[in-house]
Amino acid sequence: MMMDLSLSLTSAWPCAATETGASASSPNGIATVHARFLRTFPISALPTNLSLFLIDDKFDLILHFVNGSIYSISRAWAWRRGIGIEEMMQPIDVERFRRDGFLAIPQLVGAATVAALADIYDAMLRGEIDCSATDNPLGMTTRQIMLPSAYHPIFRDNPALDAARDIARDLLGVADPKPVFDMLIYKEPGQLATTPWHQDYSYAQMPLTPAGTLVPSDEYVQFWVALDDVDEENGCMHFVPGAHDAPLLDHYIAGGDADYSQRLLAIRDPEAALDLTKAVACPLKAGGATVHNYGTPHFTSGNRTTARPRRAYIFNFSTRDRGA
Ligand SMILES: O=C(O)CCC(=O)C(=O)O
Repeated sequence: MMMDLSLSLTSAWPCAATETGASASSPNGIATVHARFLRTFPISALPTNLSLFLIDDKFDLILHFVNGSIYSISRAWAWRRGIGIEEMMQPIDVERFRRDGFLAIPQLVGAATVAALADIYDAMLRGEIDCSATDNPLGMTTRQIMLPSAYHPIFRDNPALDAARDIARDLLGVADPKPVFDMLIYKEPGQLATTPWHQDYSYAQMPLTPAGTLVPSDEYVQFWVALDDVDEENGCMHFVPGAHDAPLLDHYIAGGDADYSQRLLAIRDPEAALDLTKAVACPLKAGGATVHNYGTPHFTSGNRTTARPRRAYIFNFSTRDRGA
C-alpha cells in the first residue's frame, strides 16, 4: 500500500505543513510518515482513529498503520534529531497484561535508537561519562548504574521513553504517566550472577517491604529494554504469569548490606512460593522490551555466553508523582 500522505495531510487538515515526507507500508506492517506543522489544528479536523500529542506549538507526527489502519501517532524524536525514525508502536494487549502481569514487546524501538542508546551506555560502562556516584554492583555482584538520566540527556528523552510512555498510558489508564527512576543493568559474557526471583515492590521500603503487603500493581510499570539480542543464554527476563495480584511474597536480602541502596532482594524459597513450571522466558531482539508490574515475579540468569553482552536499559512509569 503506497500512500501520498503529504498530499492528504495538507489538503485534509487546516494547518500549514512546512515539511512532509512519506514512506511505504505493507498491509501488515507499519508506515512511518513524518510531518511538521507550524500550528496546532483542532482534533475534530483529524481523520477518525487518530490520536494527537501536542508539543508546544509545534509537533512532529508518526502515523502507525497496523493491518492497513492507522494504529497511533507518536512523536518523531529521532527524526527531529536527524538520526532516523524506526520506532514502531504495536497493539498493546491490555487485558493480557492485567491477566499475566507482563507483556513482551518485540520491537519497542529500532536499530538507530538502539545504537544511539548503546553508544552512551558503553561510554558509561567505560567510565568516560562519570556515573561513579551510582555505579555500584547490584547485590555486590552485577554491574548496575542507577539513574543514568542524571548523567546524560539521552536517558531523559529518547524514542524508547516516548514509545513506552504511550504504552504506559494504556496500561496504567492515565494520560500522563510519571517517570519514576531508571537504571542500567549490565551482564558481560561470563558474568554468571543471576538476578533471583523477586517482585519489584519488595524494594519499596528499606531494607525490604514486609511479606503480605498489598502491592499497588495498577500504579507502576517497569520497562526492560534489550540493547542486545537476549535469550536464556545471556540473561533475558523470565516471568511467572498471573502471580502479581496476591500480597507480596516473603523476600530476603540476597546480596549487599541492609542499608545498601543497591542491595539485591530475592523471594524466599521460590520453588515453594511460585509455580515455576509456568515461568515464561522472554527472548528479544535488540530494541525489544518487556513491561511488567510491581507485583510480577521475575528473574534473569547470568550471562553464560562467551561473546554476547547483555545490556538492559530499565525505566519505570507510575500513576503517582515521584515520591508520592
Ligand atoms: O536485568 C536484570 O538482570 C534484572 C532486572 C530486574 O529484575 C529488575 O529491574 O527488577
